[in-house]
Amino acid sequence: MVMKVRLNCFEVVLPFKVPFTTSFGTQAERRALVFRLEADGVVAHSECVTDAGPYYSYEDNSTAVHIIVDHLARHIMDLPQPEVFMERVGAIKGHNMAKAALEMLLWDYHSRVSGRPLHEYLGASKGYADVGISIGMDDVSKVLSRVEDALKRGYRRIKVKIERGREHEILGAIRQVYPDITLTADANCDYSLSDLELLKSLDKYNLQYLEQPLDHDDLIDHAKLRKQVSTPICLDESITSPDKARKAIEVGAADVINIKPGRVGGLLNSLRIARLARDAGLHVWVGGMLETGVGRAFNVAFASNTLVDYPGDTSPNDKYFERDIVKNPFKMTEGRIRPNTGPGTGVEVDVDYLITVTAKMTRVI
Ligand code: OSB
Ligand code: MG
Repeated sequence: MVMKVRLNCFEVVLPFKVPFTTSFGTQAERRALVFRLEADGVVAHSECVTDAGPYYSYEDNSTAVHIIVDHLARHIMDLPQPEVFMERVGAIKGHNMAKAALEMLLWDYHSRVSGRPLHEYLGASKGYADVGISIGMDDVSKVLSRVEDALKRGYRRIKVKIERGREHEILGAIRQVYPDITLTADANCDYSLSDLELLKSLDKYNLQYLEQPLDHDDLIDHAKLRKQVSTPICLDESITSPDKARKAIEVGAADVINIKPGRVGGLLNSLRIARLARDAGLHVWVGGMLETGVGRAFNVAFASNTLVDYPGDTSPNDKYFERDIVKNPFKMTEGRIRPNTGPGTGVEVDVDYLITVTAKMTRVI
């Protein structure tokens, strides 16, 4: 019997409650690629973590659509298991965000078919994810009030974005008011080794870690920096695959890894990276890419895994959006989010609203 498979890609635009500023720019909205698979009555969804432009990584929405439509989609026609799909597309170089979108779609599909929630289907789950917040750059007074608000809401760690020249202003102001909170800073690649003295001067803030201070694909300079500072180094952009994680561990480039399933080719690679890292004594947490409720559910499921030991960037949906494209947004209690209990990601997509916010729809299969 031939299965009828349909795959559509919705490019949706959701405005943020608060524009999000990092060292590489300001985003006022999330422009997301949301995938909807229909196969013999089973409906699965996923999201590609790319954005409109190639500023976080070289991939963007256009390259992802191109790679998915022209090279990846033909490999999911028979709905293979995620590991089979990843083997089939192994000869395609890079484009791990595009691959992840279909890999995670297959995880949602297969866990829905099995009737089990994704976080259990993935293996040892704690049943909850510890949650931290990622606060963008803004006037220091606004950053401080967002920190205060986040602490009141019960977030388990505060991460703030920094950039070259604003690090002491932002971190100094926070530490003056909150000398003891769990605090981290994310530079999104804004420094180089010629800023060594400046980076050393951040040690006094007693950060839990400094995230991705140097270039997006660098490992060697991070390893050099790590020997010169007492602040633990966390890699985000640099870790695009299990092989990159292995090399980072081998050269001593990191103490901590921020795993984003959407950046590393999906959940199988995320589990592999988490195992490599934890076996080598590194800490692991789950980052985010300002996802809609569809992508968020995969991050929450993975963040519930016992391999993940630090709070992640998986805030509840209402941190980002007035209204999300899901009917069952996550709620945070005592700094924790519980993954959905329904089959797969458990996400119930609000199809009417999804269509309302769709800028473009592409039939993939
Ligand atoms: O570096 O972790 C990052 C958002 C967009 C691109 C890169 C990053 C981020 C965040 C926000 O820090 C994470 C989130 O809340 O989803
Ligand atoms: Mg980061």
